[in-house]
Amino acid sequence: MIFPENFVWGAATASYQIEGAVKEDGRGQSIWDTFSHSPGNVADGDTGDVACDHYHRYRDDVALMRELGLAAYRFSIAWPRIQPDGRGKVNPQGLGFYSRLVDALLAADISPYVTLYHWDLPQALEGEGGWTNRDTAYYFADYAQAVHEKLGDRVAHWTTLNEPWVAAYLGYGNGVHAPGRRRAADAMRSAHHLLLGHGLAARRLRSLGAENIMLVINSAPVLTPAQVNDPQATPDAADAAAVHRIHTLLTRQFLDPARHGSYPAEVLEAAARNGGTDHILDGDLEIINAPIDQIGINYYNPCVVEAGPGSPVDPAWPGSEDVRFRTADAPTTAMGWPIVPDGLSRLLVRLSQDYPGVGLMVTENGAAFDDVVTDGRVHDTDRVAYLEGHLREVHRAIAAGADLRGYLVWSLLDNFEWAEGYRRRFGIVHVDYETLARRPKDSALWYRDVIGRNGL
Ligand code: PNW
Repeated sequence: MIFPENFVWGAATASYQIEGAVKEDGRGQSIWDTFSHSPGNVADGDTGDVACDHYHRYRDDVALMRELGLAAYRFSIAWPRIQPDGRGKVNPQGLGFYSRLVDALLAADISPYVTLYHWDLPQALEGEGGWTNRDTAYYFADYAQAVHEKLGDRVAHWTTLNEPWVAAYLGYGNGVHAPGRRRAADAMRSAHHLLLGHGLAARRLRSLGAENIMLVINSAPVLTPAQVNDPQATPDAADAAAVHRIHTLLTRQFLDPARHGSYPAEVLEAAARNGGTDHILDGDLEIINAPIDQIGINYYNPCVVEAGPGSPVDPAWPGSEDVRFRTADAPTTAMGWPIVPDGLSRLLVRLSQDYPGVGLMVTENGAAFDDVVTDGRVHDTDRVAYLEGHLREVHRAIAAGADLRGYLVWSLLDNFEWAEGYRRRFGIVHVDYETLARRPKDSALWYRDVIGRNGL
């Protein structure tokens, strides 16, 4: 099973999850510092204070990537390292770190894929309302410019946002993520302002000469319980409506504005019933519909729903009143997430049809398992099986005509898994949190071979 020539193989991480060094070189505070230091928010009271200490160990980590043969490394930039107050004065030391990282990657023949926002909003901006405040979108574009001015001569691949659905609905809706606010109206407002920030930043980057601009979303095929194991199963009208509703809230809410310049009616109705639509101004959708080159898809598991009287509506899902969320009949990872590899091909084929004219990239895919170190090795056969199963589906989607440019494993390293802390390990490289030693798991060695032969 061979992949197209130039198919991009890589791995991904995010700043707060790996860097540590939270007080170094003038870094300002982010909402994740505040959130993780407030008891009860993160499992075991974990914080990103040290994380994988990547800030000090990036050279070794790049050497490791080179050994694995990665062609691309997707990482994010911590906005509060660049602008400690979220706006105004730029901190040259913060830019300096990423500049050295980029140089190290290029010297190792690895293409840097820079994500500008992977959830670590400067706390100073949260103090002014965070993403519920429209101004944040404009500050985001200024920040994007500051980063581009320093790195634009060497970085060819730019991502504005990682997973705006998660940032808005887990951050401001159900409060599972920073800043831990819990109001559906705030989440819907935030989603719009994140999209506005995406459009403003994409346009700014383009005006500065950037050529490969990407928006990354968390997406999933939405299936009825029967469809999980039988793609041919046909839901009745009520179940089909539930499926369509959740697909709209999860995926169309972001890609319709970004690619078609309009919100689905269901999203506007949900906003109208949750705080109103006054925050959506004339001209916003035109800004959001900025030309982009790729859509990044983070896929872990399908979303399983059916029609039903919505039990208390999850504030992460305003608009889902007539939908019941179900668990899939499938084995699960240590996150409790069902393993449904062909969900990935179903999703990619559909998105390539619904949103033509841009390349697709799997910007995250991977799994947490309860890894054990035995004699200095991690025999993570479950992770190898997960990755192999999903890569087969990527190949299948390409064969079915999807314009898929690459695949990035989540994650290079075990790291700070947000509200789950360090107990959930997604890495293909094991991190010993006592010594901070890195140890490639069997999955890393397997992935190296996959990359080497450009296929399975
Ligand atoms: C993504 N959900 O997060 C992120 O981009 C990564 O930073 C993260 O480590 C990875 O997936 C694994 O969790 C998500 O609840 C977090 O739907 C939560 C959800 C989806 C994605």
